[in-house]
Amino acid sequence: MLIIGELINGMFKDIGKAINDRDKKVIQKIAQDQVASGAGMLDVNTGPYEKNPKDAMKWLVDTIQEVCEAPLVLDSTKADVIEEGLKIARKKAMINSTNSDDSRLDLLVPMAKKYKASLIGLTMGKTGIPRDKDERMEHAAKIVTKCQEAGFDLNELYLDPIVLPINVAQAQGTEVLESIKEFKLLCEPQPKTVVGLSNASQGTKNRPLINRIYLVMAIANGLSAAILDPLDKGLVDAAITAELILNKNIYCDSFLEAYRKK
Ligand code: THG
Repeated sequence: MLIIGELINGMFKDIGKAINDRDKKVIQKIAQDQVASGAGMLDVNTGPYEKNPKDAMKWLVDTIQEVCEAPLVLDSTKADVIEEGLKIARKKAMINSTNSDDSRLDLLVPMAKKYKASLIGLTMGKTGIPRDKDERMEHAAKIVTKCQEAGFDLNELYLDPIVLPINVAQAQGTEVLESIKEFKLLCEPQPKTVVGLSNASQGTKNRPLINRIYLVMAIANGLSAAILDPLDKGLVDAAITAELILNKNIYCDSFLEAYRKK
């Protein structure tokens, strides 16, 4: 499973401050630490309060790439902010994200093609958060159809069922897990799947435990990638062990070390 490090996000106070102060050291350290802990890609999000997100995105991508080879996941609700990152990305990037709205798809699917980027499709539309698996499937089908029509390689599409906090949307847990499994029935090649794992535990007690168990269950349902905190060692160990038990990696006594960077 692809681990996408979530920690370069202006929503975190220290990262928001570092972006504001243009303090390269803080960003570069958190980039390197995440990669050393097993992240294969790094999510880059300027945060919700950034006044000039285009400048901030450009600075973040440049700053990370000075010290770090990992490919980047450009995370913004604004297409022009994402494109600012795509223009200067040295490795194959991922767009985070489109939803199922035609206006977003018509902008972001061609953008992904133009820059040879992967694309995350949130299975929601203008009307907001999906209520159940069937609504998620409807949005997913719309996204897949648009990608097929545009000649976008479905191997590069990651569908996101949208993980919600367990404390306020408890019934959505199983809807998300079933969606991960059913998205794969939509087309050939099968679309990949991704979740923002930490959403699940926002506002709860014992966040690490909730994140860990949710991730293992999602992996058992075929999850391809997760945006998560790679510095939570127990979480990464749980992911590696889940894939071992699913026979995706061959056992050796040092399996935790052996598969950390895979
Ligand atoms: N899907 C996709 N992209 C996403 C998400 C998703 N990007 C953003 C987010 N969700 C994933 N990243 C995070 C990052 C941090 C937290 C949750 C998800 C988090 N932050 C603390 C909190 O809110 O409690 C902040 C604590 C602090 O302020 O220090 O939990 O779902 N495609």
